[in-house]
Formats: sequence, C-alpha cells, structure tokens
Amino acid sequence: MRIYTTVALAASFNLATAATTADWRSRSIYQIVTDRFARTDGSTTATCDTEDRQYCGGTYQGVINHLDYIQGMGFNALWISPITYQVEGETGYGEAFHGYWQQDLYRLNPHFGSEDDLKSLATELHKRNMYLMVDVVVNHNAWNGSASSIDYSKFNPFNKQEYYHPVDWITDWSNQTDIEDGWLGDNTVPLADLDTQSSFVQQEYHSWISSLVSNYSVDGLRVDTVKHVQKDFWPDFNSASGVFNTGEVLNGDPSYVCPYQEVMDSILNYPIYYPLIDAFKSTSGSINDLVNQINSVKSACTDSTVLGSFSENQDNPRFGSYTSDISLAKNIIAFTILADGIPIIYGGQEQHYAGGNDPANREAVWLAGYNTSSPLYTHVAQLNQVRNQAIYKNSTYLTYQSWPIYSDTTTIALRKGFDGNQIITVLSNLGSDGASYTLSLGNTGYTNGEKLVEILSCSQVTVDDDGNIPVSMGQGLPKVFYPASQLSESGICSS
Ligand code: ABC
Ligand code: CA
Repeated sequence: MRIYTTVALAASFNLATAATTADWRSRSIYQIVTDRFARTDGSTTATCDTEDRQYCGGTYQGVINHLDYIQGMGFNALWISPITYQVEGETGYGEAFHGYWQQDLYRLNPHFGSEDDLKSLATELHKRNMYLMVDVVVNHNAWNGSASSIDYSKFNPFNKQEYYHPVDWITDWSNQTDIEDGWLGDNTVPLADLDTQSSFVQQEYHSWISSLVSNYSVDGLRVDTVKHVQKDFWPDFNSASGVFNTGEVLNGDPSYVCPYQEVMDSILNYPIYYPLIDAFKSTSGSINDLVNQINSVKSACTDSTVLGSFSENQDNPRFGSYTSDISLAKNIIAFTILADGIPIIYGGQEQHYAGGNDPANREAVWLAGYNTSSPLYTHVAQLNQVRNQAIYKNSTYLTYQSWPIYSDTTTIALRKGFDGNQIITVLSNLGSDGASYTLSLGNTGYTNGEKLVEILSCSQVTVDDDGNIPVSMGQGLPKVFYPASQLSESGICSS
C-alpha cells in the first residue's frame, strides 16, 4: 500500500509538471553537440581539429553562459547530446565526444561538467521558460576494441552478456529483423545491441528513464536509433519517461517511418529531409518531389504537426556543404521553421557552417564568435519571431496542416494557419543570381484589400481585388507574409 501511494504521488507530480506533446508542438528547438557549443571559459579560439574527433571542451556551464545567444534567435527549447558515461579515451574512430557510445547509464559524462552543472542548466532554461531535451540511447552500449574483447561487467546496469543480442553485424539493411537484432558499429567500435525483448532489460530501461527525467528536470527526449529496436518496446518506454519523445528513424520513406509515430509521440521528419535538401541545394532541384512528399507525409503520418522539422543535424552534411549560396540557405531555413512540425536548427546552421559528412559537420559553434548579427542568425530570429507571434495570436496556427498553395519548377508557396492568422511562405530555388519578377499568388485565404507585411523585408502589400497578392521575387530570396493587423505590439517590423 505504501509503495502504491508513492508511485501514485510520483505519477501525479509528473502529470502536474511534465510538458505535453501539445506543449512541445509550440516550441522551437536549438540542437547542440554539447562538446562543440561553448566552453566554460567562453574562449572562441580553435584548440582542436574537427576532423580529429576529439573532445573539444564544450560544457554545460558554457551553455548556461550563452543562453542569450540561443534565446536571441527565438528558440524556447534546447536539445543536448546524450549525458551518460561513455567509452573513455582514444578509439579507432576518435573519442566519444558526441555521446552515443555509452557504458554506464547511471553516471554522467564528466567531460561536460558535474551533476550540479547539468541541474543548473535545467534550472536556467526553466527560468527563461525554455525546455530541456536530452538525447538518449537505448539500442546499444559501446566498446573500444573488437566485439570478442568486450568485458560486459564494465557496463552498468546491463553488465552481463545475456542482456545482449548475439554478435551479428547488420548486413542486410532491407531485413527488419537484422536491423533490430543485429549490431551497429564494427570491430573498431562495436555497438553491443541490447536484448530489448527481455523483460529485465525493459524494466531496467523504464526505471532508468524515469529517474533520469526527474533527476535532471528533463522536459523531452530525442530518442536515438529507434528503428533498431522492435516497435513494441516504445509505447511503455515513452510512457515510463513521462515526457515528450521524438525518435530518430533514419529512413526517407514515409511508409516506413510514419508507423513509428503510432508507438511514440513524434518522429524526426527524415522523409521530408531528403527531398527538401534536393529541392534547394541547387537550382535544378525538384520542387515537385518536395510537394509530393509533403502530401505523402501528411497522409501517412498520424500527425504531421508534431514531427521534428530539420534541415541539418550531426549525422548529415551541412546544407552549406552543398552550396555556399546564402539565398538558398535562407529558403531552407524558412521551410524548416514555417512548415508543419517542431522546428529544429542545428548549432552552427545560423552561422552558415559548411562541414560535410561526420565528423566535419560537428564544427565548434564558438569559432564564429557567437555573432548575433550574421545574416542567418537574424534570419532565424525573424522567422521564429513571426511563428511565435502567430502561435500567440491563436494557437490553432499549430494544428492547421500546412499545404502547398502554389508551385512551379522553381517556386513553392505554403500556407499555415486559419483565416486571419495565416502565414504564407514563398520559397525559391533560383539562388542569389535569381532574376526579379512578380508572382500573382492566389489561394491565400486573405481577404480583398487586406494589408499584409512581408516580414523579412518589412514591406507592405495589399491583397488585390481578385484576392491575389503581388509577390516581388528577386535574388532568390524567400518571402513571408502575415496580416499587418496581427502584428501590433509584436515588435516585428517596428510594429
Ligand atoms: C563513427 C565515425 C564515422 C564512421 C562510423 C563508422 O563511426 O564518426 O565517421 O563512419 C554515433 C556517432 C558517429 C559514429 C557512430 C558509430 O556512432 O555520432 O560519429 O560514427 O560509432 C544515430 C545518431 C548518430 C550516432 C548513432 C549511434 C546513431 O544520430 O549520431 O552515431 O548511436 C544509421 C542508424 C542511425 C544512426 C546513423 C549514424 O547510422 O540507423 O540511427 N544515427 C542508411 C541506413 C540508416 C543509417 C544511414 C547512415 O544509412 O538506412 O539506418 O543510419 O549510415 C536515405 C535512405 C536511408 C539511408 C540514407 C543514407 O538515405 O532512406 O535508409 O540510411 O535515402
Ligand atoms: Ca537493436
């Protein structure tokens, strides 16, 4: 009876404080690789080479000291790297600075600071009404050396070989059993695959995640390698965590990825990611494929409005590695923030970083000196600001499913928001050399004679007598329209 009461109390405490899926839908997330965002001493010099895959010195205290930089772009949530204790020292693939090579679930990675530092980070975020999202790994533990050299007793709490699937590298990426029960990694750094079918392993994970969330006042989780664990593991894990979960299912096919939203609150929108990059990375990219994928994701996924919307992360080449064109970068960021879902911008994207594949895409953010006047920093800020304003004016903005109201071979226009509170985003893949022309855009839902503000240039337009808006395109820049009447006292374009 006493035990029952304690559990009931703990559950109601979680209910009273935990951020819900609906709360997260309204958020905008800044993702960092903790080791690469900020050092305790605030120094911005290069002391390590990204290519070396070594710890570079980022800490929780460093993050605390630079929260203004993050909040200044309009973000209200922060996603940090996995926090657990890792393989220590040099391996054939460098050090575990990224945090995905855990060994002890109940110890923190000391490179990022102390327990108190992490708790202070949560406290400082919450003071600013920002959420903390922690990346978590349940699929594997990691080892430095061949699979046959693993000393399982070094892992905690999964300290016996019986808690793992038999060593068997994933070779057939089209075979779901192989993806789930096979091992990631190789004999340089094997990722020992947990037997997630075992009820002992499941129970341990439930108590671990519930204690992690409460110890560090975590508001949400980014869950690693979701497709490598059988689907029926996830509903209980998600509920044991007591908070919002968004999962990584690294695959571009909506019919493969979307069913995972039935076992977890949210999934990172990889299906949109690929055609999005393709549409904007060059002037010959296909807008049509992007339009089709928007529609496919909307019909295949349970709720497109809570998917994680991103265009860069720690696993894929930076957008800037495909093209240095700043207009194209602005367009892809506008899509990321104003399409359906929870926007996620990856640290360094706002400084137009251009690193290619892992490890080059994990450049230290401090190298750009936390410049708050760079073109993409201010661009991100303007876009988050108008999104936050639309949410503030009417939160139904968030559940309105965005749709392409117009497209041609170089343009896509999206509407999000109900009548009177809709944002219309017009994107182009023509790049900075793009010619000037005026597009007469219909299907906007605005009323004749209504005054709109294009919030990136602060110019005014009036909806014409046929209900169309004249959109002055040029230099391949994106355009973002919002009713002038909704802007009062927002500070946007001096309103
Ligand atoms: C290290 C080195 C690398 C080296 C590698 C062998 O070892 O740094 O340079 O090449 C962590 C570290 C990495 C590290 C790995 C392995 O561990 O961050 O630096 O690489 O030790 C998550 C995390 C990721 C993390 C891990 C492991 C998992 O986000 O940061 O990596 O905890 C697979 C997994 C996915 C994983 C990703 C890195 O690998 O499924 O969970 N990410 C295909 C497969 C995918 C596969 C992907 C990448 O290739 O289907 O399963 O992801 O290899 C689309 C298709 C997709 C296709 C893509 C490429 O194209 O639809 O199916 O994905 O069109
Ligand atoms: Ca597995």
